[in-house]
Amino acid sequence: MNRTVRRAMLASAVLLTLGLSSTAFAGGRPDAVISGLNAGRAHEANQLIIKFRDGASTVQRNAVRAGLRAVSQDTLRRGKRGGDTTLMRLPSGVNLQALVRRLSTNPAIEYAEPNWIYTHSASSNDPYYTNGSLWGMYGDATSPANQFGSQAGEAWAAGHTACNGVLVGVIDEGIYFNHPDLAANIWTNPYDPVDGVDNDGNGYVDDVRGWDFDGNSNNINSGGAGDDHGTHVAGTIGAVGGNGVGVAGVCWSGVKMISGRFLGRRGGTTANAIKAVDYFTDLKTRHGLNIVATNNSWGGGGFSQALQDAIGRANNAGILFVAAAGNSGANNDTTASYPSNYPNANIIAVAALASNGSLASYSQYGATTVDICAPGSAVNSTVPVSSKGSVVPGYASYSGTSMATPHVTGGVALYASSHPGASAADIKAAIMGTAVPTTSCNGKVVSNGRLNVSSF
Ligand SMILES: [Ca+2]
Ligand SMILES: [Ca+2]
Ligand SMILES: [Ca+2]
Repeated sequence: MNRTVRRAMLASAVLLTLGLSSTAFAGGRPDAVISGLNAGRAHEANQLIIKFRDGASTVQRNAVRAGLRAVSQDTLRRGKRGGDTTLMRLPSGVNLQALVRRLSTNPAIEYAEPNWIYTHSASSNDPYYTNGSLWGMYGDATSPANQFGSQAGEAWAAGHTACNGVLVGVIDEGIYFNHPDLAANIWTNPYDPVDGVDNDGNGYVDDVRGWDFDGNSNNINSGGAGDDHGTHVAGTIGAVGGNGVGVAGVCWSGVKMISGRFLGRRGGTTANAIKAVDYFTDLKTRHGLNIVATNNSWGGGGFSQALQDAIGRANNAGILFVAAAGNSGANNDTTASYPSNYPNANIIAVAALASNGSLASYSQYGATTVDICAPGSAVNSTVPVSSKGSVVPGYASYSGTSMATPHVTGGVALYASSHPGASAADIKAAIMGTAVPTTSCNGKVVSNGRLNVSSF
């Protein structure tokens, strides 16, 4: 036994006596590394990080390099007496698994491991996103081809996927609340369990997930497969993301959506719209719920002082009223569209973009009456579908300012979750202030731009 090898063995013995925890860690390493390689975890194909043992001689280290045919190296950290942590660049085509196994028995080496490639954990694995069908969630950094999306993907990549502690109202048709891509993000009313009694005294018996103002019942999905519009809207705000299924909403989790169903088969009335708006205002004030916005992908009819007053009450309670600009292609500055045209400060009126960045041909606009553009055409989201006589979960692509609006509402929820205490005015200012200047929106909306939630 020559001196070099003996010294290496001594170094090894010292290491093993440092403590059980250190031994357990070192002992667990090679197998874990190799199983990671087997599992195909992303790593640089021709690189290894090698930590030489303290006391490893120059001869030993050079021998390792020569044996690996390493062509270059970086020193990541200088160690004691040659115990450097080194990045080895290897010839292409090497079998890293075999190398790691072999090097783990080399007395000069404390450990050898792959140069793993890390990605943000928050990269949606939802098929409609990964196959490029969810253009409204992308942005210039996540997909240059889909730069006109809401840039939710950028917010997710920065680690913000959950809208914890935030509630939003969906004033629309009902919500197919059992949809597996929605169920986790549907509110359950803790103050009024289903027992035939209006436990919380708000005038609605067992409003466990919201209320159907059209049918005057607690069943928020009474319309079967045809009751799909609100479900589609809900999926854009808060379809469960990262579950490997279907679509992802702007908020993957944390957000709780409450249904204010007032649109039925024949549409909805002003009277029921007022009840729905006031329902959320009351819920917020009655229970102290953090309801930050209602989504209003609907419109029509003439001016209503009563509805405007209800929106004013929502404003007083700090609830934003995000509203679709309408689908007739008209200029709302010259022909008022309600409810988006009401002058209330808490309204955010939304125009629709197509994926190529053009203002959708149907989208209403208004330099002073519509606030912002957002993805609206060919938006994939959750729907109920009819199959063999029953309603089953599905997905569908719809277009409209109805689809643009929930991108903004999702952005409101995302911002509110990372800025607790932000007022409705603060949130609206953030939505408007971060809009990306966009040619097709210039002079067409107040912000002259499109939704950008990347920094939320
Ligand atoms: Ca109740
Ligand atoms: Ca009850
Ligand atoms: Ca999903």
